[in-house]
Amino acid sequence: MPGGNPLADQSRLNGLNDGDPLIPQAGRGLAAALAAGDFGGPQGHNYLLEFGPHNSVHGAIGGNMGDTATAGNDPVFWLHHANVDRLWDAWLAQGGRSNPVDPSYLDQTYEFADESGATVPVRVGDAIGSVQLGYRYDNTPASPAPVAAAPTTQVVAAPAPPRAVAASAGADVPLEKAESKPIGYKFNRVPLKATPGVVGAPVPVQAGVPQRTVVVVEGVSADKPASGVLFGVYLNAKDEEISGPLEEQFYLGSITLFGRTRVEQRQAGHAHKNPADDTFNEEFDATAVIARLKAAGRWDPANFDVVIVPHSAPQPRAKATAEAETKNSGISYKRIRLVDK
Ligand SMILES: [Cu+2]
Repeated sequence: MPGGNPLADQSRLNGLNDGDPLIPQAGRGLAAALAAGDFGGPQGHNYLLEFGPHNSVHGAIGGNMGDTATAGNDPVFWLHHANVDRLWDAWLAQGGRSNPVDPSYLDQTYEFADESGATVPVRVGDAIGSVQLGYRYDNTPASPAPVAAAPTTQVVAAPAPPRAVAASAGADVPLEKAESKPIGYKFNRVPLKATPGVVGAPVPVQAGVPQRTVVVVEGVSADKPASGVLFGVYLNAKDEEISGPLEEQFYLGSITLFGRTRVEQRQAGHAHKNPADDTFNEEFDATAVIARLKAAGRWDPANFDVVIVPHSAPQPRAKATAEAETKNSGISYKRIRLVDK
């Protein structure tokens, strides 16, 4: 808006200020985050919401929102985070779900500033429920304050140890020694082959422990955010399928860089001496996509592809920006593994 709408932020990419929608992948993963039974762990609500739609919306808006140091400068940040809080309450309101009651979680403190700029530490356990903070959203009940954990004597069976079923090249050396491979603005197709001696061996299923298979993209790193770009990860899909209407059938999730780039780690005081240490692993539950591929007669766990595709809005100017942003981010990965858990 000429004259300056105070809620506009010109750093947003992809024509969002002209009314273009966010790319559809940005909202993916919400159903899984709401369906999660537990709060913690890689199948838990926290992980699935944070590393799914929360991070994706930051990255897809781009500009200030795509960088942890500046995200709060875009007014839409506050709407986005209010909505993340609302989704947390919506998850709890389904019943059968609860927040962690572990003292090591509840007693953590974080530092905030009050209206005079003075530092105020806030304990997680004093701020985790929206009842404690004095608000609720229109369509969700306020979430309660945490209740102290009762001592438990329940013995939980240890899950079967994870085992790598298949891997891309480079899996035979320790991760820190594996070579980094750039992720380009293209269909980055990565072949995975069976780990010798594993495929065909009986799968160790434990009673009551659901078996799942995950794809882990290992040793991901980037120098800086790729504004407006999400890196979609697909299983055994042809290029034209990823570009077409059935894309979601093969979609595992997106690698999100929000808060994980070297420049953001440095700003947060988490810089590592060795840049090779600034890597992270991104894990995707592939169980449902594998079941679909199996049903279509298209799944051989000894020989398949993972495809990493930079996504941006479809408008030509957004694509041109996305190509430059992908290159400038310096995003790379080391290897990909398929793991039975
Ligand atoms: Cu955020």
